[in-house]
Order: sequence, then structure tokens, then C-alpha cells
Amino acid sequence: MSRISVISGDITSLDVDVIVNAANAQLQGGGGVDGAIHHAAGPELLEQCAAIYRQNGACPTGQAVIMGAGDIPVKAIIHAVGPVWQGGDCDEAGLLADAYHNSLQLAASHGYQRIAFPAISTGIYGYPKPAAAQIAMSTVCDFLRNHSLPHQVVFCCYDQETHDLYQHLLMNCD
Ligand code: AR6
Repeated sequence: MSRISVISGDITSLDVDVIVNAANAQLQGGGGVDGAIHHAAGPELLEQCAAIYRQNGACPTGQAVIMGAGDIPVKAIIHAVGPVWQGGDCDEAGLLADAYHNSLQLAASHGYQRIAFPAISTGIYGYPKPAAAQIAMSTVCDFLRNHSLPHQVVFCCYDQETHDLYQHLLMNCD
């Protein structure tokens, strides 16, 4: 599908409207892509996260919240909480699909055209990469079939295995 692209690189340096963070439920910042985003965005992002946490409490797994981007030159950051892999019997697949779907809904409702995703849950949270890539691609394909926004979805891959998985799946997404 031409509205989807797969690239290799650092999500903090992309020319898009909104980037998605693989966050934790406390919105506390952490390692992986979360650490890279907080490092690039500066302390303002952590302050926004803390304010939202004080107001709303934890962000449940599968849900997402949107906020400003600090020093990163995009319009917004969506913090999505993916599931921790526990073997596959704890609705991890449904929750991972929800994280993508809810992020897309937020981007669309704010009128954003271009969104970039990391491979949510496939690092520290241990979700097997092939299964996670399939869920990411099918959820995004389904969403785009039924919505005009976002117009462009970028899968930003940080390792070669993830990049190859997405490239392969993209060829089968019509
Ligand atoms: N740009 C794009 N992708 C990246 C980058 C980057 N700069 N850095 C890492 N990745 P992870 P999770 C990839 O661990 O599994 C944090 O502590 C990485 O290679 O960032 O959802 C949070 O606070 C992998 O493919 O997220 C949570 O506690 C993907 O991003 C927890 O980790 C996701 O890996 C979330 O774990």
C-alpha cells in the first residue's frame, strides 16, 4: 500500500507530523525508543508526561496519549503502551493491535497527515518480532482502508531483522 513506507533509522529524526513512543504505563521515560525520544525532546517532555500522569493516572496497556514534542521538530508525540510479552496467552496480540489502532485514531482526530511508529513491544517488552510485525502491518492496513487520515504511515525500524520483516509484509498489504 503506497500510504505505508518502511525505513531504517532513528524515529527522532524523521520528517513527519507525529511520532509514536513505545512508552510505559507510568509515562516515566525509560530505555529503548522511549529513552531516545526523551533525550531528543528534552526535559519539557518529561514534565508533560508527569502532568498527564498526575491528572489521569497510568495509561492502560493498549491505550495511547498525545502531547507536545519538546525539542523534536514534529507536531506531537503519541505515547502508546504496548503489552509485555508473557507467552501469548494474555491477549498480547489484541493489546498490541489496540496500541496501534488507538495511536492512529488519535493522529486522525488531530488531523495529522504523517505518523511514524517504532516496533512497539519488540524490545524491552520482549514481543517476538515476526508476530509483532504482522499485527502492526495488518492493524495499520485495516485502519487506512477505512480512514483518509493519517495519509502516510512510516514504520521506523531500528534493526535489520525488523526492517526485513516489515518489507516482506508490505508487499502483501493491498
Ligand atoms: N528509533 C526507532 N526505533 C528504536 C529506537 C529509535 N531511536 N531505539 C530503539 N528502537 P523498546 P518496548 C526500537 O525497548 O519493547 C522502555 O523502557 C527497538 O529496537 O524501545 O515497547 C519504556 O519506558 C525495538 O525494535 O520498547 C517501556 O518501559 C523497538 O524500538 C519499555 O521500554 C521497541 O523497543 C517498552 O518496551
